[in-house]
Amino acid sequence: MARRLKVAAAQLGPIHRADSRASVVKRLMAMMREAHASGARFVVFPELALTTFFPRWWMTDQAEIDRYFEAQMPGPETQPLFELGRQLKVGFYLGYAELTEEGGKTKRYNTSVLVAPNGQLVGKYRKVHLPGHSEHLPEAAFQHLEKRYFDVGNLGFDVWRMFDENVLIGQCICNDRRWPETYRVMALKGAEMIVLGYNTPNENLHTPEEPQHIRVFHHRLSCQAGAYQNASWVIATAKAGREDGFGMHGESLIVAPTGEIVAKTLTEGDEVIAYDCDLSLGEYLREQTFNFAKHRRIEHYKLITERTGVKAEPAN
Ligand code: CDV
Repeated sequence: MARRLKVAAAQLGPIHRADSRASVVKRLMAMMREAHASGARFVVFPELALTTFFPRWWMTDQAEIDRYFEAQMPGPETQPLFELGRQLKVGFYLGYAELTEEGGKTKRYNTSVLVAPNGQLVGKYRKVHLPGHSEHLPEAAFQHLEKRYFDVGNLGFDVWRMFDENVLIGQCICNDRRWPETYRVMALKGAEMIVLGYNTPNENLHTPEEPQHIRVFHHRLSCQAGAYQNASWVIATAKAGREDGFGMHGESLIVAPTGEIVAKTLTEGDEVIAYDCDLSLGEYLREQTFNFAKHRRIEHYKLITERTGVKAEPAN
């Protein structure tokens, strides 16, 4: 019998600074119900899905910063979402800001979790490729302070078995999707589906003249190349629209292992898209073009893990 999984990308429209967690969780639950009604068994929510994209704001009061973080997952405000997933037998991916203690130190991560259809948390990922800066840029139209507010993720890129079909699902977050290493590590662990949430500003903070259509193009290009080169489904879900006046693009995508976009959102608001994914679609690519065991030449890839930045080294 064909292995299939109907998935939904549940895009969130803007969340303003004044919006409460309770109001956001209500929106997530409404979208989970809609996804379930369409037959979806897995829902992918965005990065930092419970609050506004707070790294755009310069803050110095740690108590104010920590209001955007969750010390528990599920916590009192998110428990109803986990409960609904359990009732509907729907699994999900959820991004949030995680506050935790490790080795006697307080740590803060940009985190996502995979939750099984029985409501149990099965997998956790902490964002590795943190974009932006840590210093205040008073001249800029907005900030991108992920390097200030978060620690670099320490869990690596993993995959988890989910659903009766034992689908191997990998997770990452936003900027990770632009890095080929992200997908490749998960593909080497057998990922059949890679899911992620994102918050992508319409404007390039450092190069404001970059046209918005190029930013959307780069988003699509990254997800489509990641899917094709790793013969994996990619589900990418945005938080979109204007949060307190600051715009972020939508274009949530479901991408097939062929690299084709099979579904995408049309709005910048709360919007659910769904697709019934044939999990065998990538098999011919895994067996032929991207048969890793047969074709990869790791003796020529060493530099990838030995060197971070570019050092000009001409061979002539
Ligand atoms: N939240 C993000 O990681 N955003 C980045 C922006 C800064 C480029 C992204 O890759 O979309």
